[in-house]
Amino acid sequence: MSLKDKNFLVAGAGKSGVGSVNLLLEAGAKVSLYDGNEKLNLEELYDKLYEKKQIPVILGEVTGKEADSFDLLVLSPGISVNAPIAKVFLENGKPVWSEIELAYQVSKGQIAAITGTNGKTTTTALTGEIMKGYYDSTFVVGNIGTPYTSVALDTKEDSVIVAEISSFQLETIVDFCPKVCAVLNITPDHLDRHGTVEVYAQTKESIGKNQTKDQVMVLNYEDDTTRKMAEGASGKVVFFSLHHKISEGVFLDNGTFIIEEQGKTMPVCTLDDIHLPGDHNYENILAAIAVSYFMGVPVQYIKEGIMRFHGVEHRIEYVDTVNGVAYYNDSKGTNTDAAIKGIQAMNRPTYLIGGGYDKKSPYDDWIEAFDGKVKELILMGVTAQKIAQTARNHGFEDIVFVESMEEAVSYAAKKAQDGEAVLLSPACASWGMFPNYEVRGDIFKECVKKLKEQ
Ligand code: UMA
Repeated sequence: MSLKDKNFLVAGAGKSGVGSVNLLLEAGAKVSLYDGNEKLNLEELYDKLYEKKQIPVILGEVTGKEADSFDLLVLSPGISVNAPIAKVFLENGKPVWSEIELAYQVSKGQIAAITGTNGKTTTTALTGEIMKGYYDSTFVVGNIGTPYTSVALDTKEDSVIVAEISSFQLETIVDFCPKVCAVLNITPDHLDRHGTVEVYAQTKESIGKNQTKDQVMVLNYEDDTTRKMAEGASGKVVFFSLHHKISEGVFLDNGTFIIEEQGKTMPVCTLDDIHLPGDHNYENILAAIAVSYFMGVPVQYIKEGIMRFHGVEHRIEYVDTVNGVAYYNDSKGTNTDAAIKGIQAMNRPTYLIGGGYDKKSPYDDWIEAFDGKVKELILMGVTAQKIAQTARNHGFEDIVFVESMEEAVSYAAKKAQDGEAVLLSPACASWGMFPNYEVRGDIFKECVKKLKEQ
């Protein structure tokens, strides 16, 4: 589609908005920007724009009259389709595109798109690693951090785009159509935005709505919601499963990851070849195998990609083994759901470092997930007392309080024995003690490095 003769309004001045504006400027379209933040720093914004172009900016609100002068609205994922800005356009009968729709309209090559509640960043990163080993032109984009619009004009006919796609990004897709898509799992999330879990699941499911039978939808057989998506799928369905042998799909059997297709059994790799701990990661690997295989990657290249991949930084990231004790950084475990995955991934007695900023969450589910694996809970931050109280309510008494990450790691190192683990998985945001979870994870890793040097 030619964007040149259209007048666009891009909503949101974050990464996606900047990516969209720059794409449109480079494509020669007319573009203005809207942001709800009336205090937006325009100088900083213009610095990020293509040729530092000072495009018109509307802050605060957009009236129906203003909307009338535009042909189309491009929405950043953080802005809901029910937000006033989107409603103004929809009520005027004007198209509203998601940022990924805009990218899709101009992009060339084949798309592998991955969604789901949990594991999509790891699965996308692993799939990207596999693709890079086989295809010369591979782009890894989307919710993982690099907006699809920021690379769309660089793609070529032989490019492969691996995209992590959130439900927010799917709300306003129109033609977006991946060659292979995957829905990993569905558990309640973002209900403040989508209202009900049904709407949330339908939004995720729509990732495959434009597919044809020669395209593939990869679904998790173990998850009731994703398994049912097979019934309405317009593409060819391929299941992956952790616990069942699948006649057309990918599964784990006796420690071997296997692709089964048209009566052919193809072992890919074994548990000894991989570096990601935990059942949830085995599922991510199964999904990445399925997506890569149906994107045309030969089995040997899939195996090599998996063997090269050591996980996403700050997500149950293996740091090192010091005096027989394995250290894991799961600083990205900023809520109980994510932190539960951290505990579940441990296969040895574990010293758990937790606590941080107070998001007013209950911690009961997290403590219940300890499942006899946690030897001691090492707590810091403003939530320390609240977590300790919850732990005691559940009969867990092995708790110690520390003031800093350095103190936490040095305490754990003194107590942990050969064959045990130390896991930073705080179940809380980092704010208050650290600027963000990345810095918290980096400091943890620095402390582990110092232990080794002692
Ligand atoms: N804004 C409004 N009105 C609103 C909401 C926001 O004007 O109602 C404005 C803000 O003032 C701000 C801008 O919109 O200037 C921010 O836009 P955004 O929230 O869409 O953020 P981006 O920087 O564009 O980042 C987005 C994704 N953010 C969200 O979905 C909230 C990033 O995912 C993604 O990495 C990035 O695009 C590139 O594709 C983050 C995320 O939290 C990691 N995702 C959620 C998740 O993983 O659970 C879905």
